[in-house]
Amino acid sequence: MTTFVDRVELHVAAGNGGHGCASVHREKFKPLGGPDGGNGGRGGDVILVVDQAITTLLDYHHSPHRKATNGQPGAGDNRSGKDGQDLVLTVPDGTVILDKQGNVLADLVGQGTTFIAGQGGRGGLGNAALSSARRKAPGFALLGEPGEARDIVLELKTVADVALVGYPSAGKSSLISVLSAAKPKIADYPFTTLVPNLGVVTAGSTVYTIADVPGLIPGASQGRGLGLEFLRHVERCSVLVHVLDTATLESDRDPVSDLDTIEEELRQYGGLEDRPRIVVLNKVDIPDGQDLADMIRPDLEERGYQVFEVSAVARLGLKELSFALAGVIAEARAAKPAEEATRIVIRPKAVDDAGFTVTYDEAEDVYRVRGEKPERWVRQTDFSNDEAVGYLADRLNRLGVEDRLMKAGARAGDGVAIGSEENAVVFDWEPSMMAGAEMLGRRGEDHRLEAPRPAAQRRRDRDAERDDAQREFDEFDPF
Ligand SMILES: Nc1nc2c(ncn2[C@@H]2O[C@H](COP(=O)(O)OP(=O)(O)OP(=O)(O)O)[C@@H](O)[C@H]2O)c(=O)[nH]1
Ligand SMILES: [Mg+2]
Repeated sequence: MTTFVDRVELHVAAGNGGHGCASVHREKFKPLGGPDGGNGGRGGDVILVVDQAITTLLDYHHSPHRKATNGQPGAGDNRSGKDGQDLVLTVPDGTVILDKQGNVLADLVGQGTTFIAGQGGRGGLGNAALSSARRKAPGFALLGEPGEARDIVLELKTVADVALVGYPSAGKSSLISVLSAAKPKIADYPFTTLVPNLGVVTAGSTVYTIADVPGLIPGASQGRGLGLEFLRHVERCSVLVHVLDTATLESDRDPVSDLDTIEEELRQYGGLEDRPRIVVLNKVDIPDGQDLADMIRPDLEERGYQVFEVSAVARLGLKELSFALAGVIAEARAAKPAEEATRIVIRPKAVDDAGFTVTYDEAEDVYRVRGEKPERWVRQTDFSNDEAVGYLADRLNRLGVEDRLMKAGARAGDGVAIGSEENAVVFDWEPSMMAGAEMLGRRGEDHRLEAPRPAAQRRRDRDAERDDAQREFDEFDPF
Protein backbone atom coordinates (compact mmCIF):
# COMPACT_ATOMS: atom_id res chain seq x y z
CA MET A 1 0.00 0.00 0.00
CA THR A 2 1.31 3.45 -0.78
CA THR A 3 1.65 5.86 2.07
CA PHE A 4 -0.97 8.52 2.13
CA VAL A 5 0.13 11.98 3.09
CA ASP A 6 -2.54 14.57 3.53
CA ARG A 7 -0.69 17.45 5.11
CA VAL A 8 2.74 18.79 4.26
CA GLU A 9 4.73 21.92 4.80
CA LEU A 10 6.25 23.21 1.61
CA HIS A 11 8.98 25.80 1.21
CA VAL A 12 8.81 27.45 -2.16
CA ALA A 13 11.21 29.95 -3.63
CA ALA A 14 10.57 31.67 -6.90
CA GLY A 15 13.53 32.54 -9.09
CA ASN A 16 15.48 35.76 -8.63
CA GLY A 17 15.40 38.35 -11.34
CA GLY A 18 18.62 38.76 -13.28
CA HIS A 19 20.58 41.96 -12.82
CA GLY A 20 20.50 44.61 -15.48
CA CYS A 21 23.73 45.33 -17.26
CA ALA A 22 25.59 48.64 -17.44
CA SER A 23 27.61 48.75 -20.61
CA VAL A 24 28.70 51.26 -23.21
CA HIS A 25 28.66 50.44 -26.87
CA ARG A 26 32.16 50.37 -28.30
CA GLU A 27 33.20 50.52 -31.92
CA LYS A 28 36.41 51.44 -33.64
CA PHE A 29 36.79 55.25 -33.71
CA LYS A 30 33.55 55.56 -31.72
CA PRO A 31 34.62 54.78 -28.20
CA LEU A 32 31.47 56.10 -26.51
CA GLY A 33 28.60 54.87 -28.59
CA GLY A 34 25.93 55.13 -25.92
CA PRO A 35 24.57 52.75 -23.31
CA ASP A 36 23.77 49.24 -24.52
CA GLY A 37 23.35 47.21 -21.33
CA GLY A 38 20.43 44.76 -21.56
CA ASN A 39 17.78 43.98 -18.97
CA GLY A 40 17.93 41.04 -16.61
CA GLY A 41 15.47 38.19 -17.14
CA ARG A 42 12.52 37.51 -14.85
CA GLY A 43 12.79 34.81 -12.22
CA GLY A 44 10.52 31.79 -12.67
CA ASP A 45 7.28 31.50 -10.68
CA VAL A 46 6.37 28.56 -8.50
CA ILE A 47 2.94 27.40 -9.64
CA LEU A 48 0.67 24.77 -8.11
CA VAL A 49 -1.74 23.05 -10.50
CA VAL A 50 -4.43 20.48 -9.76
CA ASP A 51 -3.94 17.19 -11.54
CA GLN A 52 -6.69 14.72 -10.81
CA ALA A 53 -4.37 11.82 -11.52
CA ILE A 54 -2.41 12.69 -8.38
CA THR A 55 -3.88 11.44 -5.13
CA THR A 56 -1.40 12.25 -2.42
CA LEU A 57 0.99 14.94 -1.33
CA LEU A 58 3.67 12.32 -0.74
CA ASP A 59 6.16 13.85 -3.18
CA TYR A 60 6.26 17.06 -1.20
CA HIS A 61 6.65 15.17 2.03
CA HIS A 62 9.87 13.69 0.65
CA SER A 63 11.23 16.89 -0.85
CA PRO A 64 9.61 19.94 0.68
CA HIS A 65 12.01 22.53 -0.74
CA ARG A 66 11.18 23.68 -4.26
CA LYS A 67 12.81 26.45 -6.23
CA ALA A 68 12.21 27.91 -9.65
CA THR A 69 15.19 29.01 -11.73
CA ASN A 70 16.65 32.50 -11.74
CA GLY A 71 16.53 34.99 -14.55
CA GLN A 72 19.82 35.53 -16.36
CA PRO A 73 21.63 38.85 -16.15
CA GLY A 74 21.47 41.23 -19.05
CA ALA A 75 24.55 41.73 -21.22
CA GLY A 76 26.15 44.34 -23.43
CA ASP A 77 25.00 44.91 -26.97
CA ASN A 78 21.43 45.20 -25.66
CA ARG A 79 21.13 41.52 -24.93
CA SER A 80 18.43 40.73 -22.40
CA GLY A 81 18.95 37.93 -19.93
CA LYS A 82 16.81 34.83 -20.35
CA ASP A 83 13.78 34.52 -18.10
CA GLY A 84 13.91 31.83 -15.44
CA GLN A 85 11.70 28.79 -15.91
CA ASP A 86 8.45 28.50 -13.99
CA LEU A 87 8.33 25.54 -11.66
CA VAL A 88 4.99 23.75 -12.02
CA LEU A 89 4.04 21.51 -9.12
CA THR A 90 1.06 19.19 -9.52
CA VAL A 91 -1.20 18.62 -6.55
CA PRO A 92 -4.28 16.46 -5.94
CA ASP A 93 -7.78 17.75 -6.48
CA GLY A 94 -8.99 19.30 -3.25
CA THR A 95 -5.68 20.65 -2.01
CA VAL A 96 -6.09 23.53 0.38
CA ILE A 97 -3.22 26.01 0.69
CA LEU A 98 -2.65 27.66 4.03
CA ASP A 99 -0.04 29.94 5.44
CA LYS A 100 1.83 28.92 8.57
CA GLN A 101 -0.66 30.74 10.73
CA GLY A 102 -3.42 28.55 9.34
CA ASN A 103 -5.09 31.14 7.12
CA VAL A 104 -6.50 29.66 3.93
CA LEU A 105 -4.80 31.18 0.89
CA ALA A 106 -6.54 29.07 -1.72
CA ASP A 107 -8.70 26.02 -2.13
CA LEU A 108 -7.80 24.18 -5.30
CA VAL A 109 -10.73 22.22 -6.66
CA GLY A 110 -11.05 21.07 -10.26
CA GLN A 111 -8.61 19.86 -12.86
CA GLY A 112 -6.18 22.58 -13.89
CA THR A 113 -6.95 24.99 -11.09
CA THR A 114 -3.82 27.00 -10.56
CA PHE A 115 -2.23 28.90 -7.71
CA ILE A 116 0.85 31.08 -7.99
CA ALA A 117 2.65 30.15 -4.80
CA GLY A 118 5.69 32.31 -5.40
CA GLN A 119 6.19 35.10 -7.84
CA GLY A 120 9.50 35.35 -9.67
CA GLY A 121 11.61 38.45 -9.09
CA ARG A 122 11.59 41.12 -11.75
CA GLY A 123 14.70 41.50 -13.81
CA GLY A 124 16.68 44.69 -13.34
CA LEU A 125 16.69 47.24 -16.13
CA GLY A 126 19.95 47.66 -17.99
CA ASN A 127 21.46 51.08 -18.56
CA ALA A 128 20.06 51.20 -22.11
CA ALA A 129 16.52 51.07 -20.76
CA LEU A 130 17.38 53.55 -18.02
CA SER A 131 18.71 56.15 -20.41
CA SER A 132 16.57 59.09 -21.35
CA ALA A 133 16.98 62.55 -22.80
CA ARG A 134 18.25 63.87 -19.52
CA ARG A 135 20.14 60.78 -18.44
CA LYS A 136 21.89 59.94 -21.64
CA ALA A 137 24.49 57.53 -20.41
CA PRO A 138 23.66 56.03 -17.04
CA GLY A 139 26.69 54.34 -15.60
CA PHE A 140 24.57 51.92 -13.61
CA ALA A 141 21.84 49.35 -13.97
CA LEU A 142 19.15 48.04 -11.63
CA LEU A 143 19.57 44.86 -9.69
CA GLY A 144 17.20 41.97 -10.24
CA GLU A 145 14.74 41.43 -7.41
CA PRO A 146 14.82 38.36 -5.25
CA GLY A 147 12.06 35.85 -6.00
CA GLU A 148 9.27 35.44 -3.48
CA ALA A 149 10.06 32.80 -0.88
CA ARG A 150 7.25 31.39 1.22
CA ASP A 151 6.44 28.63 3.63
CA ILE A 152 3.03 27.18 2.92
CA VAL A 153 1.04 24.24 4.17
CA LEU A 154 -0.76 21.94 1.77
CA GLU A 155 -3.70 20.05 3.16
CA LEU A 156 -5.70 17.53 1.23
CA LYS A 157 -9.45 17.47 1.56
CA THR A 158 -10.56 14.56 -0.52
CA VAL A 159 -13.15 15.46 -3.09
CA ALA A 160 -15.65 12.60 -2.89
CA ASP A 161 -19.39 12.51 -3.47
CA VAL A 162 -20.10 10.00 -0.75
CA ALA A 163 -18.46 9.73 2.65
CA LEU A 164 -18.76 6.60 4.77
CA VAL A 165 -18.66 7.15 8.51
CA GLY A 166 -19.03 4.71 11.36
CA TYR A 167 -17.40 2.79 14.18
CA PRO A 168 -14.19 0.90 13.55
CA SER A 169 -14.84 -2.51 11.96
CA ALA A 170 -18.37 -1.57 10.84
CA GLY A 171 -17.34 -2.56 7.34
CA LYS A 172 -16.72 0.79 5.65
CA SER A 173 -13.64 -0.31 3.75
CA SER A 174 -15.33 -3.59 2.88
CA LEU A 175 -18.18 -1.62 1.32
CA ILE A 176 -15.82 0.47 -0.79
CA SER A 177 -14.11 -2.71 -1.94
CA VAL A 178 -17.35 -4.21 -3.24
CA LEU A 179 -18.93 -1.03 -4.61
CA SER A 180 -15.84 0.07 -6.51
CA ALA A 181 -12.63 -1.34 -7.91
CA ALA A 182 -10.62 0.05 -5.00
CA LYS A 183 -8.88 -2.49 -2.80
CA PRO A 184 -8.47 -0.94 0.63
CA LYS A 185 -7.09 -2.87 3.54
CA ILE A 186 -9.77 -4.81 5.44
CA ALA A 187 -9.29 -6.62 8.76
CA ASP A 188 -11.19 -7.65 11.84
CA TYR A 189 -9.42 -5.33 14.24
CA PRO A 190 -10.35 -1.68 14.88
CA PHE A 191 -8.56 1.16 13.11
CA THR A 192 -7.53 -0.87 10.12
CA THR A 193 -8.01 2.22 8.04
CA LEU A 194 -5.54 4.90 9.06
CA VAL A 195 -6.07 7.20 6.11
CA PRO A 196 -9.06 7.71 3.83
CA ASN A 197 -9.69 5.34 0.93
CA LEU A 198 -11.24 6.51 -2.28
CA GLY A 199 -13.19 4.50 -4.84
CA VAL A 200 -15.07 5.24 -8.04
CA VAL A 201 -18.58 3.79 -8.42
CA THR A 202 -20.57 3.45 -11.61
CA ALA A 203 -24.32 3.09 -11.20
CA GLY A 204 -26.17 3.28 -14.49
CA SER A 205 -25.11 6.52 -16.13
CA THR A 206 -23.93 8.13 -12.91
CA VAL A 207 -20.30 7.93 -11.91
CA TYR A 208 -19.39 9.07 -8.44
CA THR A 209 -16.65 8.78 -5.87
CA ILE A 210 -16.91 7.26 -2.44
CA ALA A 211 -14.50 7.69 0.46
CA ASP A 212 -14.23 6.30 3.95
CA VAL A 213 -12.46 7.79 6.92
CA PRO A 214 -10.84 6.05 9.86
CA GLY A 215 -13.42 4.71 12.33
CA LEU A 216 -14.90 7.04 14.91
CA ILE A 217 -15.45 6.20 18.56
CA PRO A 218 -17.15 8.07 21.39
CA GLY A 219 -14.92 10.94 22.46
CA ALA A 220 -13.31 11.28 19.03
CA SER A 221 -13.98 14.99 19.34
CA GLN A 222 -11.68 14.97 22.38
CA GLY A 223 -9.05 13.15 20.36
CA ARG A 224 -9.90 9.55 21.32
CA GLY A 225 -9.05 6.95 18.72
CA LEU A 226 -7.79 8.76 15.69
CA GLY A 227 -9.87 11.77 16.63
CA LEU A 228 -11.81 13.88 14.20
CA GLU A 229 -8.80 14.95 12.23
CA PHE A 230 -9.80 12.96 9.19
CA LEU A 231 -13.29 14.38 9.02
CA ARG A 232 -11.92 17.17 6.88
CA HIS A 233 -11.96 14.59 4.12
CA VAL A 234 -15.72 14.34 4.29
CA GLU A 235 -16.30 18.09 4.31
CA ARG A 236 -16.75 18.25 0.58
CA CYS A 237 -19.02 15.22 0.19
CA SER A 238 -22.61 15.66 -0.85
CA VAL A 239 -23.99 12.72 1.09
CA LEU A 240 -22.99 11.04 4.34
CA VAL A 241 -23.52 7.32 4.77
CA HIS A 242 -23.72 5.85 8.25
CA VAL A 243 -22.34 2.33 8.13
CA LEU A 244 -23.81 0.50 11.12
CA ASP A 245 -22.66 -2.91 12.30
CA THR A 246 -25.61 -5.17 13.00
CA ALA A 247 -23.39 -8.00 14.20
CA THR A 248 -21.09 -6.38 16.70
CA LEU A 249 -20.00 -8.58 19.54
CA GLU A 250 -19.65 -5.70 21.94
CA SER A 251 -22.52 -6.03 24.40
CA ASP A 252 -22.87 -2.33 25.18
CA ARG A 253 -23.42 -1.35 21.56
CA ASP A 254 -26.29 -1.54 19.10
CA PRO A 255 -26.75 0.13 15.70
CA VAL A 256 -29.09 2.83 16.95
CA SER A 257 -26.90 4.01 19.79
CA ASP A 258 -23.87 3.77 17.45
CA LEU A 259 -25.69 6.10 15.10
CA ASP A 260 -26.38 8.55 17.92
CA THR A 261 -22.75 8.47 19.02
CA ILE A 262 -21.42 9.15 15.54
CA GLU A 263 -23.95 11.93 15.02
CA GLU A 264 -22.82 13.54 18.26
CA GLU A 265 -19.19 13.43 17.13
CA LEU A 266 -20.14 14.91 13.75
CA ARG A 267 -21.98 17.66 15.56
CA GLN A 268 -18.88 18.39 17.63
CA TYR A 269 -16.85 18.62 14.44
CA GLY A 270 -19.44 20.93 12.92
CA GLY A 271 -20.27 22.05 9.43
CA LEU A 272 -21.84 18.82 8.22
CA GLU A 273 -25.42 19.46 9.38
CA ASP A 274 -26.81 20.19 5.94
CA ARG A 275 -25.52 17.00 4.31
CA PRO A 276 -28.20 14.38 3.55
CA ARG A 277 -27.70 11.11 5.44
CA ILE A 278 -28.34 7.54 4.45
CA VAL A 279 -28.21 4.59 6.83
CA VAL A 280 -26.62 1.29 5.86
CA LEU A 281 -27.17 -1.73 8.09
CA ASN A 282 -24.21 -3.96 7.29
CA LYS A 283 -23.46 -7.63 7.94
CA VAL A 284 -27.00 -8.96 7.42
CA ASP A 285 -25.45 -12.18 6.12
CA ILE A 286 -25.13 -13.09 9.79
CA PRO A 287 -28.53 -14.34 11.05
CA ASP A 288 -28.42 -12.31 14.27
CA GLY A 289 -27.53 -9.30 12.20
CA GLN A 290 -30.56 -9.74 9.96
CA ASP A 291 -32.83 -10.11 13.00
CA LEU A 292 -31.47 -6.95 14.56
CA ALA A 293 -31.83 -5.07 11.27
CA ASP A 294 -35.48 -6.10 10.99
CA MET A 295 -36.05 -4.94 14.53
CA ILE A 296 -34.56 -1.46 14.30
CA ARG A 297 -35.47 -0.59 10.75
CA PRO A 298 -38.89 0.94 11.59
CA ASP A 299 -37.32 3.04 14.31
CA LEU A 300 -34.73 4.47 11.91
CA GLU A 301 -37.26 5.10 9.18
CA GLU A 302 -39.44 6.92 11.64
CA ARG A 303 -36.52 9.23 12.27
CA GLY A 304 -36.56 10.00 8.57
CA TYR A 305 -33.61 7.97 7.39
CA GLN A 306 -33.57 6.01 4.17
CA VAL A 307 -32.33 2.57 5.31
CA PHE A 308 -30.46 -0.09 3.32
CA GLU A 309 -29.67 -3.58 4.51
CA VAL A 310 -26.52 -4.94 2.96
CA SER A 311 -23.76 -7.43 3.34
CA ALA A 312 -20.39 -6.44 2.02
CA VAL A 313 -19.12 -9.98 2.43
CA ALA A 314 -22.09 -11.80 0.87
CA ARG A 315 -22.64 -8.93 -1.57
CA LEU A 316 -26.29 -8.42 -0.68
CA GLY A 317 -28.27 -5.24 -1.29
CA LEU A 318 -25.37 -3.48 -2.99
CA LYS A 319 -27.10 -2.62 -6.24
CA GLU A 320 -30.01 -0.91 -4.50
CA LEU A 321 -27.59 1.05 -2.35
CA SER A 322 -25.38 2.20 -5.19
CA PHE A 323 -28.34 3.31 -7.31
CA ALA A 324 -29.93 5.13 -4.39
CA LEU A 325 -26.65 6.98 -3.79
CA ALA A 326 -26.43 7.82 -7.49
CA GLY A 327 -29.91 9.34 -7.22
CA VAL A 328 -29.01 11.55 -4.25
CA ILE A 329 -25.79 12.66 -5.95
CA ALA A 330 -27.50 13.45 -9.24
CA GLU A 331 -29.91 15.61 -7.29
CA ALA A 332 -27.13 17.37 -5.42
CA ARG A 333 -25.24 17.97 -8.64
CA ALA A 334 -28.32 19.41 -10.31
CA ALA A 335 -28.83 21.77 -7.38
CA LYS A 336 -25.27 23.07 -7.59
CA PRO A 337 -24.50 25.65 -10.25
CA ALA A 338 -22.65 24.06 -13.14
CA GLU A 339 -18.95 24.25 -12.44
CA GLU A 340 -16.96 26.65 -14.51
CA ALA A 341 -15.30 24.79 -17.30
CA THR A 342 -12.54 27.34 -17.49
CA ARG A 343 -9.44 26.96 -15.43
CA ILE A 344 -9.34 29.10 -12.39
CA VAL A 345 -6.12 30.88 -11.66
CA ILE A 346 -5.66 32.15 -8.16
CA ARG A 347 -3.06 34.81 -7.68
CA PRO A 348 -1.82 35.97 -4.36
CA LYS A 349 -3.44 39.19 -3.27
CA ALA A 350 -1.99 42.08 -5.22
CA VAL A 351 0.26 44.16 -3.05
CA ASP A 352 -1.01 47.60 -2.35
CA ASP A 353 1.47 49.84 -4.11
CA ALA A 354 -0.61 52.95 -3.70
CA GLY A 355 1.74 54.67 -1.34
CA PHE A 356 4.07 54.53 1.59
CA THR A 357 4.18 55.44 5.23
CA VAL A 358 6.72 57.34 7.26
CA THR A 359 6.83 56.78 10.99
CA TYR A 360 9.33 57.52 13.70
CA ASP A 361 10.66 54.30 15.19
CA GLU A 362 11.64 55.18 18.73
CA ALA A 363 13.31 51.91 19.59
CA GLU A 364 15.80 52.26 16.77
CA ASP A 365 15.78 56.04 16.58
CA VAL A 366 15.13 56.08 12.86
CA TYR A 367 12.41 57.34 10.58
CA ARG A 368 10.98 54.24 8.99
CA VAL A 369 9.69 54.27 5.43
CA ARG A 370 7.40 51.38 4.45
CA GLY A 371 5.79 50.89 1.05
CA GLU A 372 5.87 48.54 -1.88
CA LYS A 373 7.62 50.94 -4.23
CA PRO A 374 10.30 52.41 -1.99
CA GLU A 375 11.18 48.95 -0.69
CA ARG A 376 11.33 47.52 -4.20
CA TRP A 377 13.52 50.38 -5.39
CA VAL A 378 15.93 49.78 -2.54
CA ARG A 379 16.18 46.11 -3.52
CA GLN A 380 16.99 47.16 -7.07
CA THR A 381 19.81 49.43 -6.03
CA ASP A 382 23.47 48.59 -6.27
CA PHE A 383 24.76 50.55 -3.29
CA SER A 384 28.35 50.28 -4.43
CA ASN A 385 27.51 52.56 -7.34
CA ASP A 386 27.07 56.24 -6.45
CA GLU A 387 25.08 56.96 -9.55
CA ALA A 388 22.67 54.13 -8.75
CA VAL A 389 22.29 55.49 -5.24
CA GLY A 390 21.63 58.93 -6.70
CA TYR A 391 19.00 57.47 -9.00
CA LEU A 392 17.34 55.88 -5.98
CA ALA A 393 17.37 59.23 -4.19
CA ASP A 394 15.69 60.84 -7.21
CA ARG A 395 13.01 58.19 -7.32
CA LEU A 396 12.31 58.50 -3.62
CA ASN A 397 12.28 62.25 -3.86
CA ARG A 398 9.78 62.21 -6.72
CA LEU A 399 7.53 59.81 -4.90
CA GLY A 400 7.42 62.40 -2.13
CA VAL A 401 9.41 60.50 0.47
CA GLU A 402 11.63 63.43 1.34
CA ASP A 403 8.69 65.70 1.63
CA ARG A 404 7.00 63.35 4.06
CA LEU A 405 10.20 62.83 6.04
CA MET A 406 10.43 66.57 6.45
CA LYS A 407 6.82 66.74 7.60
CA ALA A 408 7.44 63.89 10.04
CA GLY A 409 10.16 66.02 11.61
CA ALA A 410 13.28 64.44 10.15
CA ARG A 411 16.32 66.66 9.89
CA ALA A 412 19.60 66.38 8.08
CA GLY A 413 21.72 63.67 9.65
CA ASP A 414 18.79 61.71 11.13
CA GLY A 415 18.64 58.00 10.46
CA VAL A 416 16.20 56.82 7.83
CA ALA A 417 15.34 53.14 7.40
CA ILE A 418 13.55 51.85 4.32
CA GLY A 419 11.95 48.47 4.89
CA SER A 420 10.85 46.27 7.78
CA GLU A 421 12.72 45.89 11.08
CA GLU A 422 14.37 42.68 9.91
CA ASN A 423 15.16 43.83 6.45
CA ALA A 424 15.89 47.50 6.05
CA VAL A 425 18.42 49.73 4.43
CA VAL A 426 19.45 52.46 6.88
CA PHE A 427 21.22 55.67 5.96
CA ASP A 428 21.77 59.18 7.25
CA TRP A 429 19.41 61.54 5.64
CA GLU A 430 20.73 64.34 3.47
CA PRO A 431 17.78 66.33 2.23
CA SER A 432 18.16 67.10 -1.45
CA MET A 433 14.90 68.99 -1.73
CA MET A 434 16.40 72.37 -2.37
CA ALA A 435 18.89 71.16 -4.89
CA GLY A 436 16.53 68.47 -6.09
CA ALA A 437 15.37 70.00 -9.35
CA GLU A 438 18.85 70.88 -10.41
CA MET A 439 20.27 67.55 -9.33
CA LEU A 440 17.71 65.84 -11.48
CA GLY A 441 18.98 67.56 -14.55
CA ARG A 442 22.61 66.88 -13.90
CA ARG A 443 22.69 63.34 -12.67
CA GLY A 444 23.40 60.69 -15.19
CA GLU A 445 24.81 62.88 -17.86
CA ASP A 446 28.13 62.01 -19.27
CA HIS A 447 29.68 65.33 -20.09
CA ARG A 448 32.01 63.75 -22.55
CA LEU A 449 28.98 63.27 -24.76
CA GLU A 450 27.94 66.90 -24.56
CA ALA A 451 28.83 69.43 -27.21
CA PRO A 452 28.41 73.19 -26.70
CA ARG A 453 24.85 74.16 -27.54
CA PRO A 454 23.43 77.50 -28.73
CA ALA A 455 21.13 79.27 -26.28
CA ALA A 456 17.92 78.40 -28.13
CA GLN A 457 18.90 74.77 -28.26
CA ARG A 458 19.70 74.84 -24.55
CA ARG A 459 16.26 76.28 -23.83
CA ARG A 460 14.57 73.62 -25.92
CA ASP A 461 16.61 70.94 -24.24
CA ARG A 462 15.75 72.30 -20.85
CA ASP A 463 12.04 72.25 -21.68
CA ALA A 464 12.35 68.77 -23.07
CA GLU A 465 14.14 67.68 -19.95
CA ARG A 466 11.45 69.12 -17.78
CA ASP A 467 8.69 67.42 -19.79
CA ASP A 468 10.69 64.28 -19.74
CA ALA A 469 11.10 64.42 -15.99
CA GLN A 470 7.43 65.13 -15.56
CA ARG A 471 6.44 62.24 -17.82
CA GLU A 472 8.76 59.97 -16.01
CA PHE A 473 7.26 61.06 -12.77
CA ASP A 474 3.74 60.52 -14.12
CA GLU A 475 4.16 57.25 -15.86
CA PHE A 476 7.66 55.88 -15.64
CA ASP A 477 7.30 52.64 -13.88
CA PRO A 478 9.13 50.03 -15.89
CA PHE A 479 6.97 47.34 -14.39
N1 LIG B 1 -19.92 -11.16 8.19
C1 LIG B 1 -19.59 -9.98 7.68
N2 LIG B 1 -18.43 -9.42 7.98
C2 LIG B 1 -18.14 -8.22 7.45
C3 LIG B 1 -19.03 -7.56 6.55
N3 LIG B 1 -18.45 -6.39 6.20
C4 LIG B 1 -17.25 -6.36 6.81
N4 LIG B 1 -17.06 -7.42 7.56
C5 LIG B 1 -15.88 -7.73 8.39
O1 LIG B 1 -15.72 -6.77 9.37
C6 LIG B 1 -14.34 -6.53 9.63
C7 LIG B 1 -14.05 -5.06 9.51
O2 LIG B 1 -14.22 -4.66 8.17
P1 LIG B 1 -13.58 -3.35 7.60
O3 LIG B 1 -14.12 -3.14 6.23
O4 LIG B 1 -12.11 -3.38 7.75
O5 LIG B 1 -14.20 -2.30 8.59
P2 LIG B 1 -13.95 -0.73 8.68
O6 LIG B 1 -15.25 -0.09 9.01
O7 LIG B 1 -13.28 -0.27 7.47
O8 LIG B 1 -13.00 -0.66 9.94
P3 LIG B 1 -11.90 0.44 10.33
O9 LIG B 1 -11.10 0.69 9.11
O10 LIG B 1 -11.08 -0.21 11.38
O11 LIG B 1 -12.62 1.62 10.81
C8 LIG B 1 -13.59 -7.37 8.63
O12 LIG B 1 -13.15 -8.54 9.26
C9 LIG B 1 -14.62 -7.69 7.56
O13 LIG B 1 -14.36 -8.90 6.90
C10 LIG B 1 -20.27 -8.19 6.25
O14 LIG B 1 -21.11 -7.72 5.51
N5 LIG B 1 -20.48 -9.39 6.86
MG1 LIG C 1 -11.53 0.53 7.18
